[in-house]
Amino acid sequence: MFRIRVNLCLLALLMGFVLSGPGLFAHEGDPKLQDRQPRYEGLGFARGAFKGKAGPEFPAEGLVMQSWVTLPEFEGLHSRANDCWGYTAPSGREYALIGLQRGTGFVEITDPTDPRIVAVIDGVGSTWRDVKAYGHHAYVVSEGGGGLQVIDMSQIDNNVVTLVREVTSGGTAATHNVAIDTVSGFLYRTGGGANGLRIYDLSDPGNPTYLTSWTDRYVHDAQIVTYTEGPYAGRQIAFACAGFNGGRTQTGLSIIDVTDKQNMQVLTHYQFSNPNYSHQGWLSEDRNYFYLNDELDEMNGGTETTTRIIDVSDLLNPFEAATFTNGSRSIDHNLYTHNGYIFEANYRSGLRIFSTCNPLAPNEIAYFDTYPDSDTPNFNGLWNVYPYFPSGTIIGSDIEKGLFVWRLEPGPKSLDYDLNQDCLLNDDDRELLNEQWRNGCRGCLWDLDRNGLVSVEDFVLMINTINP
Ligand SMILES: [Ca+2]
Ligand SMILES: [Ca+2]
Ligand SMILES: [Ca+2]
Ligand SMILES: [Ca+2]
Repeated sequence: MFRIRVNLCLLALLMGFVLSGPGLFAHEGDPKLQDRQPRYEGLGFARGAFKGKAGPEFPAEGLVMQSWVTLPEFEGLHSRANDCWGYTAPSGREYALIGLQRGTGFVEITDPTDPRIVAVIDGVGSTWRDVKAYGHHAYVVSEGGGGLQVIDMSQIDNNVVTLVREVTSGGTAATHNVAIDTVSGFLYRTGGGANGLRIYDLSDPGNPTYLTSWTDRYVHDAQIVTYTEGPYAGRQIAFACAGFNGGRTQTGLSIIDVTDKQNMQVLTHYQFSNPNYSHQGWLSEDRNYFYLNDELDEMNGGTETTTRIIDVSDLLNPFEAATFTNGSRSIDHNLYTHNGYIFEANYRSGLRIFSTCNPLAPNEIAYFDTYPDSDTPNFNGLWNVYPYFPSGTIIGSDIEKGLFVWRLEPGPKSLDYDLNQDCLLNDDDRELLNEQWRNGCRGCLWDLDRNGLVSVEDFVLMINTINP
C-alpha cells in the first residue's frame, strides 16, 4: 500500500502498532521492512581473533577493527541493532551505548580490543531506538513509544547501570530521535508519533522536566547548539531536518532560535536540491556548514551517495554550497564531524570517513565496509557511528551485525601525503614524494602495508595510490 517514496517515520509508527497490537496495516511497500534480513548469528572478534572459527572479511582501508560484539552476544533476543552513542566515565573508562531490539546495551571498550558487556537495560520492543548521554545519564527513546528512559551510569565502573525512571510527561508517543544541547542543558525528542521538538529541562538530570513543544513541522532529527560567538552568541539554535506530512512534504532544513522556550523563532526553512527526505545532519566544527543526508534520494533517483553541504554562516540565508560523493550507490545515513573529518554510517557501504581539509569538497580517506556483499541503496548494514571518545576509539552500530570498534590509522589515501597541502592527492604530490624518496626520504614514509618495515614496497604502494 506504500509507494517507494514513503514516509519512513510514519511507517515506523505503524510498525509500533503492528508490533504491539493487532496487525492492522500491510507493509508490502515499505523499503525498510522489505530489506529486513536475519541478524548475523556468529560470534564477533576480540583480542586479535574471531571468537568463533572464522568471520567475514570486511573490505577496509585506514580503519582497523579492534573488536566486534554481535547481537547473539547480548542477553535478550535482539534481532536488530540501531543507534549508538558513547560515554566516558570520570575515571576515563570508555563505554559504548547501543540501541537493541528490546533494550539498550552498555559495553566497556576501555581496551578496544577486549570489549565487555556491562548491562542491557530493557526497553519497549522496536526496530527504532535512539540514545544520547549527558553528564552520567543516558537518555533513550523509541519508535515503540514508552516515554523517555533515564538511565544512571554513575556506577558503571562497578558494573551497575540503573533505569531511574521513564518520563511520560510530554507524552508517550513514539519518538524517533533524542538530541541534547549539552551546553544549555535541554533535551529534545523528535519524530515518531508527533510533530516538532518536544523539549525538556535537564537542570535535574535524573528527572527531566517537560517544558513545551515546537510543533510547526515534523522533525526527523535535529542538532541543537549554543553559539558562543558571532551575532547569535548566547543563542540556542536548532538545526532540524523537517517537513510537513511526516517530513516528506517540503522536506528540508529548519533553523529555529529556541533560546526562549515560550517564544521560539523560526529563522528559516530551507529546501536543498532534489529533496526526497531530509534525514539528519551535523554542523561543521567551525559551524559554517551543515552537512546533511537525504535518506531517499539514492533509492528513488538512482544517484550516487550524495551528501549536501549547506552554508549556514548566515542563519537567515542558508544555501547549498556544494554536494559531495564517494561514488558509492549506498544511502548516506547518520553523520558527525570531528577532528577534521566527517564520519558517515552509510548502511550497505559501512563507515566512510571524509577529510574536511577543503570543507566544500570532502574526500574519503578511510572506510570499513560492514556489509561486504553489496553497496546497493538498501536499509541494511551500518546505522550509526560515534567518533567522540577521547582515546580516539570509534564505534559503530550495524543493524544485523551489532557493535563494531575501530581505530583510525593513516592509510594511503590519508591527506598526510598531501605534501603541497592543497587538500588534494594528485600528481603534484606524487612528484614531491618521488623527489623526497630520491633524496633519502628520512621520515617521509610510514609502514603502509603494516609488515613491520618501512621499505620500497610502502613507497610503491603510496605512489600507486596517488591518482591524478
Ligand atoms: Ca542520500
Ligand atoms: Ca558494502
Ligand atoms: Ca596535494
Ligand atoms: Ca611496510
